[in-house]
Amino acid sequence: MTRIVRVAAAQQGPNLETDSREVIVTRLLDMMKQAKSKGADLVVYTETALTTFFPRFYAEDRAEMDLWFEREMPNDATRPLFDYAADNKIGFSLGFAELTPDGHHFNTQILVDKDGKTVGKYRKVHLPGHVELEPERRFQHLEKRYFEPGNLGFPVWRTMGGVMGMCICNDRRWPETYRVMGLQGVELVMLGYNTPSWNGLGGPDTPELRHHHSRLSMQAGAYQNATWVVGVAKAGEEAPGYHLMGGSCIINPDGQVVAEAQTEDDEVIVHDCDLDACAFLKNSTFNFDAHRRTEHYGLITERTGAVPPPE
Ligand code: ING
Repeated sequence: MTRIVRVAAAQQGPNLETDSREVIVTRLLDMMKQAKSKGADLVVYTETALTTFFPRFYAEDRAEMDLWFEREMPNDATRPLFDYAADNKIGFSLGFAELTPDGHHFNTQILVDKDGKTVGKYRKVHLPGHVELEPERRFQHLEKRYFEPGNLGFPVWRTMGGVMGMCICNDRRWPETYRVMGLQGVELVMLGYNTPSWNGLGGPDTPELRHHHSRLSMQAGAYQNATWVVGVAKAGEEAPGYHLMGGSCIINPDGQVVAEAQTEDDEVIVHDCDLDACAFLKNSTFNFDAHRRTEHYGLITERTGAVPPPE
């Protein structure tokens, strides 16, 4: 019997600073209903799906940003989503800003199974951007100011008939992210991203180049670890001149894009992901036990042998 998971990538249009959690959850619920009507087993939502991407704001007092964080999950605003999912036997992954009871701040993604049980949590490890206000920027990217690096590693979970993993946004650019999950046998990596279309410092990036880098990273991660990758954007203008790229997509273990969003709005794309399609590459080209030579990899945790800068 093939292990097919019908996955819905629920790309989200912009969340405005003035949008309430309830208004946003209503959109998420509508997309879950669309996914249900298409027979989806699993809905993947994006990074910070419940709020605008607030790290573009600077606050001297970091506590001013706590209003964007969730203190518990599910909570009153999100319970309708959990209830509908459990009633309709749909699993989902949801990204949000997490404030723990002991006061820690994380950029978090959870995995909820078809019975509505939270079976997995991931906290974003690779936080891009900066800590202090950088006035020269057209917009700030203060994830390092408002979030702590994730402290859960890159776990995988056996659910939905396969081995599932999660990461968040900038994580997708780092090969280590996929490989750590790949070494655990991951078959489907779910990730959300909120990626500004322009570099805040006016760097050479163009929207086209940003799209290329995003796709390249996810396609490589999929192929080199023989896994499905589902990348889900929050897209569009969350504020005047602050545009997030779209490009949500579903990528097969050969690194091929098999479904992609056409808009920069709320958009559900669906694909039947056959988890058994991972097996061929996992047992041949990327048979890690047969081909990897870890004894030659040296201290990969340090920049060993880095060439010193010119005098
Ligand atoms: N956003 C961006 C991302 O990694 C970024 C930040 C964009 C870093 C482009 C480097 C280049 O997609 C988040 N939220 O991580």
